[in-house]
Amino acid sequence: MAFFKFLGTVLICLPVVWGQILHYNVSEESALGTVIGNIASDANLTSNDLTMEYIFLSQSNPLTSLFHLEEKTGSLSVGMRIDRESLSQCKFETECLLNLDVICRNSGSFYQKVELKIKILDINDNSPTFPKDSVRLSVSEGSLVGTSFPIEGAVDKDAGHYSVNSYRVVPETSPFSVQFQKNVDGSSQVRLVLDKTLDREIQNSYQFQVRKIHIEYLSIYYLLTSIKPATFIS
Ligand SMILES: [Ca+2]
Ligand SMILES: [Ca+2]
Ligand SMILES: [Ca+2]
Repeated sequence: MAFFKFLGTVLICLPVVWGQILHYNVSEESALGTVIGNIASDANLTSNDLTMEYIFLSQSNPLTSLFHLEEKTGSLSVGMRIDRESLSQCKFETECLLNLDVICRNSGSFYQKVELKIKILDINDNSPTFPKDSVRLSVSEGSLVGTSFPIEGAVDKDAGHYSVNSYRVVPETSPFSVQFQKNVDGSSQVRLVLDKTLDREIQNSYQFQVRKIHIEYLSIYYLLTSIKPATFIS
């Protein structure tokens, strides 16, 4: 019981060592040289052996270039710009986890592999954009309430709450509301939904905005709608 109590403390405060697997977190776009951890101390491999060294197992793995591993000390830091959105491992993923193996060895017989699981934390460094500034849509006045019309949504490469999460129509007196469904590639399906019957003789066009709601940005998408006469079948 005491052991699990101790482990719980470690899980909260320090990189976790479990079967020589180390878990680290680092934010994308962190400055070069930002220290992520120390393999030697985090894996309890510190020693006075001056021949001890720490190297990436697969030097040809392109992910190793993102990090700098100090061969003699085991210090792990940011080696080059890490852009979460351009990492193929992280595209379409809400969690961006990179796996790397480190070999710890000395001139004698000591040889141990340590697995690194490095979570790249997202930051809000992309603004959502609509593919067009405005769209013209023609709708028959005979359209039934509940009829929906697809429009192109905004794209934001960030994940989760740093991306676009909702839309709304302004002004709210417009006969349309908006439905929103998110796709895994960061795009979205947005549909205008007719909430009220249209009467061309009372009002033959509407101009309103669809606004995308974003954690920091509020952008505007203009939409012009003209009402076509209803088609009657004789
Ligand atoms: Ca980025
Ligand atoms: Ca980002
Ligand atoms: Ca964003």
